[in-house]
Amino acid sequence: MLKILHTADIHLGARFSGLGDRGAVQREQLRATFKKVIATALEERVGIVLIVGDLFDSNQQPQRNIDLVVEQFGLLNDNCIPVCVVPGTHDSLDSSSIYRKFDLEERCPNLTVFAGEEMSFVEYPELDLTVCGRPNLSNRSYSSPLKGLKSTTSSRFHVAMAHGSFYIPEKTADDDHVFTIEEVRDSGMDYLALGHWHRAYCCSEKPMAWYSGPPEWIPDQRDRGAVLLVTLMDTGEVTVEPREIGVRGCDEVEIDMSQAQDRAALEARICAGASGDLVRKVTLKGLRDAELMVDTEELEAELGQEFFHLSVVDRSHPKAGQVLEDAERLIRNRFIRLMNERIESAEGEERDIAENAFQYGIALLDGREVL
Ligand SMILES: [Mn+2]
Repeated sequence: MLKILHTADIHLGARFSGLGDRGAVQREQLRATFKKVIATALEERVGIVLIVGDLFDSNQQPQRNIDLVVEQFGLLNDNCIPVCVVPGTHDSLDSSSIYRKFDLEERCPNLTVFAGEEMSFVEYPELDLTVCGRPNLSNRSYSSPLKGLKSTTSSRFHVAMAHGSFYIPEKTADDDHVFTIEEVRDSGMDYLALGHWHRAYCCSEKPMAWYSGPPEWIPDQRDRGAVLLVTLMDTGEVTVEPREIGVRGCDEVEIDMSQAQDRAALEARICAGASGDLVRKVTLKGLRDAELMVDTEELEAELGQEFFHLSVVDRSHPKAGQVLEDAERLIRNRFIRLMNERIESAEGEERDIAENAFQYGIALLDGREVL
């Protein structure tokens, strides 16, 4: 039996520029969660750790991130646990690659970086294991990360590491390091450890092929960060257990504004289930009362402290209400009719402007303060 810890897309050094002052906090959290990845490997007494690309967010890193990796790999080394790294799309093996600037293998005797330009493999006789890998040489490529893969050794277990996109018709970009289900099926591997997609995802059960997703939340991810604990049985059976270790959670909430009677009700909906470790994206939809003004920046500023980070997008539209013919003598009603015609005939940005003008106009005619 062989136990593996499979992780990928750690993105050490990520800037999180969209998070404002929380960016630095989350950048620090990535370092803490990376330590938790290594601690999990030690606790679970795995035979080997596989890091399938994007260990680093870019090929420019502060020295402290290099030192952190060396320190943590050292902890694995103290426990005789080897570690394999394949350069990904963010830390690709180009001419200025971080793996060319620093000789990590020299500082970490238990480390293998797949830095040959073609598919290569390394054997671990004490684990009866062969690990195969091919680095990403650039951010985009038409060639498959599984190109040239075959099991040529007599090891009991064969595992491949691949950082790229599993082919899905109409969805996958041709130059996104694409590999196909046929390549997976014909690989002769017992397990394929995948990286690049930012979620835990099973692509194939025979042979077993999984994306681990990042261990800690990074933008564009929907689930809490996890690592995979993979067990290869001598019988050929393979089990994969996702283990959540990320601190930040995230969710997306859609609010139908026709259900939000007033500002207080809207705020309550936005804050339902709030937590200081939650990254929440709120989208406002539907038709809202013309009286209910929505300022997304103000909502973010007022309610943001309930969350790790809150973003609000407004895709709702003001509801005009019916205007009876004989009510036209009132300015307010004439204004509603004229603005409705304007909104109906406008598109895109012009429509947004007309809708805003409509809301401000109503507020002003009702004697409310708008600025
Ligand atoms: Mn990535």
